[in-house]
Amino acid sequence: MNDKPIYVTEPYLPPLDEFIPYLEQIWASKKLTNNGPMHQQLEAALRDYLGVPEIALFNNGTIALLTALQALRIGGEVITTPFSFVATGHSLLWNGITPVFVDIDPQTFNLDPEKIEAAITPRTTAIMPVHCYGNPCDVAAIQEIADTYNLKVIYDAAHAFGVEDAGGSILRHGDLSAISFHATKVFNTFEGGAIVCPDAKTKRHIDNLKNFGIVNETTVVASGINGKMSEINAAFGLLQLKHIDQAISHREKVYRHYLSHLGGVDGLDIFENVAGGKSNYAYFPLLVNEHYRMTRDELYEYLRDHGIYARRYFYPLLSAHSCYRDHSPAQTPVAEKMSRQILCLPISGQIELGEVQRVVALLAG
Ligand code: T4K
Repeated sequence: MNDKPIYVTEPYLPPLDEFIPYLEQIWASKKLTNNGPMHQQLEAALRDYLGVPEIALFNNGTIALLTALQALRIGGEVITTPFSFVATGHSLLWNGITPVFVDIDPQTFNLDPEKIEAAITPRTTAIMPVHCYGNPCDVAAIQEIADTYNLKVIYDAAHAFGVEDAGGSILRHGDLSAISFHATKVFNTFEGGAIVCPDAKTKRHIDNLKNFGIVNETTVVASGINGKMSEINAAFGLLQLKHIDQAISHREKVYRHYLSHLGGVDGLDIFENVAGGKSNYAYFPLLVNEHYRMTRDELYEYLRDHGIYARRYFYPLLSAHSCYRDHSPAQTPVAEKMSRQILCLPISGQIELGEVQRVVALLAG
């Protein structure tokens, strides 16, 4: 087997020579970090591109989540999904918050709003849903529950760059949304992330928190953290942004190729995109059910043997990891079943269609 390995994702890399002028500017300015010109330009450009009121850049999505919880002074218990990357739950534990895991909707992989109310206790302060794979949560139902019980809503929107519902960016919902710009994401700055917030006052507070709580040389207003994005990362983001529409439209082609070739395969449950506005085609999840000719794990190994590194995002569930066992005796049968059947196929902004076809041939064969 001499074929090139195919990973679940690959970062979108524009031609290297397009990055050189950005580096020259950084060298000339000697401003490497701390809200430099690239950082300011990227914030303005992303605000426009995403159509959101305010955005604060971060050095990664996890620190953005941690800071979002700090900014709203969240404590006690927070309702979240067990079907996510560990950073979702870890951001709660690192803030001394107890995660309460609630089951997911079998069509969207997202927190099921109908199950939220039963998990609310006097200690509940917030809901932290995840727009899993970039599928929008049922934001209206979640907001209604939050309003009824006076809870905050912080979206883990790590996967949701550029996703829109009928009214605009999905990131405008809830009190805050945290995004990831990690190398594996639709839009990447190598490492990076952001918090989307509703107004300039909240942004100022978040900007203070991500810079140690420093307001000026002699005033520190909060026990903040170092969450700043460097100039190199911001510069790469500016360059990425020039290519983002092309990258997303390539992802859509890959997505449609999988849909049309795998839709009829017995034992594979395929999901049409459910954004109802604009999708970002961040992942291609499928469920391997009992009618497929192999189990999910056999298929995962079979693909690896052929150089295809599909991933079981998200298996095991958050609640199954040892650091969560004490926290959540919750019943989440839908999430458990989906976690046992899930497989995410390779998709990215630059994957060749021939490579996608190699994956299809093995799955359908
Ligand atoms: N919330 C949610 C819901 C998230 O999914 C994430 C991150 C976060 C919060 C936290 O955001 P960040 O703090 O990360 O900004 C990856 C990513 O590291 C992680 O960002 C992402 N979610 C998660 C779903 O996937 P791993 O452990 O699977 O990554 P890794 O290194 O195995 O990479 C996957 C594949 O990507 C590799 O097989 C090859 C390819 N790859 C990866 C990297 C890093 C490349 O081709 N180039 C690269 O530079 O977690």
